[in-house]
Amino acid sequence: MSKQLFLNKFQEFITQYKRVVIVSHVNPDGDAIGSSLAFYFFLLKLGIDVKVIIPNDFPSFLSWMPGIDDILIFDKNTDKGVEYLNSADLICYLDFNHPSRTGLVHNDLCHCTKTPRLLIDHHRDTDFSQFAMYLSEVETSSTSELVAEVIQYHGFDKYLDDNIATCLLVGIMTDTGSFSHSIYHPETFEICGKLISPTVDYQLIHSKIYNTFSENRLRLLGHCINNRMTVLKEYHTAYIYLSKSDLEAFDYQVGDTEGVVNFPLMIDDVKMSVLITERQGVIRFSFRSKGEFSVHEVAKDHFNGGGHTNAAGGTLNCTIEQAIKEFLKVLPQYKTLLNQ
Ligand SMILES: [Mn+2]
Repeated sequence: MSKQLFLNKFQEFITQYKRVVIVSHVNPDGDAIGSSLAFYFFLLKLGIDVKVIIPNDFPSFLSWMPGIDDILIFDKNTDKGVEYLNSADLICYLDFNHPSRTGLVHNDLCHCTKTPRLLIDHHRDTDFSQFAMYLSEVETSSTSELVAEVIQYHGFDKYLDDNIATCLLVGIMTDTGSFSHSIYHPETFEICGKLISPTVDYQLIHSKIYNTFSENRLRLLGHCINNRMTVLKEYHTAYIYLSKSDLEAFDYQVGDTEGVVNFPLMIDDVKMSVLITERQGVIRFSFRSKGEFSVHEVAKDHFNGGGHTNAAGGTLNCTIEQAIKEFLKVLPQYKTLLNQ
């Protein structure tokens, strides 16, 4: 299904449904929340009864967002979440393409197999047979940009308001690292230009997202760079590891390690950066790269994950020491690519 076909059919399709549920991915980021809330506000304007479910809590730097209190956090209110899913006549996947990305929601999502699905997403390797309708564009900055396109198609003059514009800007801003990567076409800037207005202040939104560190969070960042970063020059790679005790020492709060993985890429000849974090018995890998080198393959082939060319994630069930060892074992396979 092409983008044009999706746009042409969207309104007729969506208005058939009475109870729509929007779901986004586990550990929701700015794009997950921004795209889901903007889409939620848009569907409300179309007169649709709509709910938003996220698997677990959002990071605190998003807590000011319009509509955030309307979101159901599944692991805090599971009964209600199950009720929403079971009574939905359409389920929308935003910013992910496979139910395994929905944490605790996964099981219940799989129960309602008869409910049709709609997808709006920019991740790779989508199995389109699952979806009644889909807008899937890998070369788009963010799911929020795709939602912006959907709303623009139906008329910004009719549907855009400050809440929607704010949510969309948050999503595009965070998924592009403040417009520093993942921009594939001029439309990203053009659409953002249309979202900004005298009452939607880009600088204020940026400040609310990025200048909200606690003292502990900033000190944790210092600790990561000063004490936990290893640079492997022959591989143009740097990695940072954080054990459970590191996180405890800095009174870790959800979202505190957000963005940490980007810092090693500030080193001139570092092409890949990896953050390895110990989380409730699981090791999480976060990969970033600059240029052509694709971390999607690394995450997919060795760390049970995937994502995009320049940003991906994965997990392993082992200790932090084993995780670092495993990463160092895999690295030589990419030496040639990393030296190109
Ligand atoms: Mn995204």
